Amino acid sequence: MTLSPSAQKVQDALAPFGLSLQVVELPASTRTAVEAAQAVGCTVGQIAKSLIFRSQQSDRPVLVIASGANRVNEKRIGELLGEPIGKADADFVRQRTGFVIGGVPPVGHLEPLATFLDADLMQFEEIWAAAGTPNAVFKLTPPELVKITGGQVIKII
Ligand code: 5CA
Repeated sequence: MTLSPSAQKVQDALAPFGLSLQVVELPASTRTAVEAAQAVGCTVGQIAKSLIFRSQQSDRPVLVIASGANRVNEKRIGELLGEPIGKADADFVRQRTGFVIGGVPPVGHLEPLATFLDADLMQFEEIWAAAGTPNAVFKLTPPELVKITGGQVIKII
């Protein structure tokens, strides 16, 4: 199956891990966690949403991968990071990660990102993450998410 360039970029970034993770592009929108859950037929909690924040001092993108229904406690992340974080706007996300909001994946960004993973994701057998476009996702296990991101598992809420 031919993937769009952004989805292929994610598929290529996954390849070195040798985990046989397969990016799929769906006819339905997977732009939000709710839409993604509907499109693949899982619970919203099983959607690993990749949220980009902006570190306030070093002006770097920070990746927080949260369980679909959770809201990130920015103060907690700031404390762990060692500097406050704030919201990132759409331009910052696109320019610094190479992906648009609604399709930001856990891997394949323009630069390595400080990454935090929601401990709530670890309870699931399988989870789904965005894969570069608002129609592309891939299925993985929580240990695979830890492996491909090298992220720190924390309580994010
Ligand atoms: N593909 C889906 C499921 S994996 C997805 O990417 N969902 S998401 O929740 O990770 O991405 C949407 C997120 O982008 C929202 O939760 C919100 O935090 C953020 N967002 C949406 N619109 C904006 C905006 N205008 N500016 C900054 N962030 C935004």
